[in-house]
Amino acid sequence: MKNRVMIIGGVQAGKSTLMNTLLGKESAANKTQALVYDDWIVDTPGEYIENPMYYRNIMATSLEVTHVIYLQDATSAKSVFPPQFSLGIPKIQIGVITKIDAHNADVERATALLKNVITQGAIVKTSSWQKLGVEFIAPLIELRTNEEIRQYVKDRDSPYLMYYP
Ligand SMILES: Nc1nc2c(ncn2[C@@H]2O[C@H](COP(=O)(O)OP(=O)(O)OP(=O)(O)O)[C@@H](O)[C@H]2O)c(=O)[nH]1
Ligand SMILES: [Mg+2]
Repeated sequence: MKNRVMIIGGVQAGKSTLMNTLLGKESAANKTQALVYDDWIVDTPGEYIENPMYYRNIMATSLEVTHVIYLQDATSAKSVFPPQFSLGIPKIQIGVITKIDAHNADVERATALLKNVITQGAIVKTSSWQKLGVEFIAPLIELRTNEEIRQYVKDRDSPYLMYYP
């Protein structure tokens, strides 16, 4: 299977904007209504994780990817992921925090929320608007083991990148 990532996260959390940034598309993101497959990314509507009725869609789609991005909006005080949600998806986990540029962003809070969701993996702090941290995501999706990812994070020594635990 070609390396491919599914992005999951809350409504308006910045998933599609991140996908456009990663694929070098400048157009503004519209509301996502269904699964969107583009190159090495699968974008999902925020409703898929906010409404348990859609969990089966997430599970089914996860079979088509090697990696899952668990995305947390830095401006949101809540997590949309049920505790331990990632345990049911045996794929490489990457935590991504979006909107770190926002005046009301709380990156520490977002990091703590993601640590309750993923069991291990890279956590990337990003702003699609200011192009911060986003450059690390594509290389991480190329890596197939947590050990390689841990080493990648260590070698970069970037404030936008950490490895959990
Ligand atoms: N400040 C700031 N706002 C952002 C950033 N990225 C996205 N946004 C804004 O967040 C809002 C939602 O962005 P989307 O990318 O459409 O969010 P989504 O997660 O795809 O939303 P759904 O498709 O509804 O699930 C838009 O108004 C974006 O402009 C960012 O890096 N910084
Ligand atoms: Mg979207």
